[in-house]
Amino acid sequence: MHYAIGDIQGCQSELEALLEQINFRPKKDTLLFVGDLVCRGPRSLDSLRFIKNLGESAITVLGNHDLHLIYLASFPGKKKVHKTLQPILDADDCHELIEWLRFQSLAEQIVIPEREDQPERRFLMSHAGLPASWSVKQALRRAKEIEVMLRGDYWQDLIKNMYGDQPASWSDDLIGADRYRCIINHLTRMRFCHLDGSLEFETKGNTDQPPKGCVPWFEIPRQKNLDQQILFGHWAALQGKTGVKNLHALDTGCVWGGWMTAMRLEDGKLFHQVSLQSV
Ligand SMILES: [Mn+2]
Repeated sequence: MHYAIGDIQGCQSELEALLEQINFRPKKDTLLFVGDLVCRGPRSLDSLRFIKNLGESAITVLGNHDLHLIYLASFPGKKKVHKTLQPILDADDCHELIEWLRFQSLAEQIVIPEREDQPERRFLMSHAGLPASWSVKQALRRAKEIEVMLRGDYWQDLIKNMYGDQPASWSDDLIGADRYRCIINHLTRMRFCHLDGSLEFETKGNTDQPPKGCVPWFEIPRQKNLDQQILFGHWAALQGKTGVKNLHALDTGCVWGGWMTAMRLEDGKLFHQVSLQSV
């Protein structure tokens, strides 16, 4: 079975409880993590080690916090370190953990083969979702541009130049650092968008109170109907609800005292583990 799991953010005790609940079998099941494995939660180092050690039993796409951790490890002293990330930077295996992160993806296509009673199902997984003007193919291709850079000789240039909100609008003509930053922001930081599709970065709240002239990214009309389902995290305030069929918001704010969600892709069944922290 395949289980897509929302943002972990160092909530390792909840992850372990959730895996017990779903009776996770490492040789038979695959876990799909939608990013933000670390930060703010109490056991970020444990989560990172645990997920790395899952090897072939897990597929991870990177979130904004994971990319930020790569920056912190690469450019020590340049930015303030959240206290939950310091143990990772101090760990003996820090280098191996960061190298492993560097080889994870920004988007993944998951295909669940046809079974007797079910047709084939396709899923696109990314941390923030799928921009309305992008097809699944384009998202995978643009993610690949970042993955090639991140795994290559100039990955530190990519990481150093990824911060910033501009350009907020996607254009095929973008090149160089602007292009990479724009892809990373769309795949890892997107929440609300202006009606022209440009990203709004200030607001993290729920969809009842959108910033002026903005809507959630998944409410911008698409030119083409989606032929597959989208798995994403990043937006805890949605509490798992998008109101749009086939769009699955998996970050249910465990680190904020909410709960952790797993979705079994074969039948869409949801599993929950409430936060064990006293917030
Ligand atoms: Mn995030």
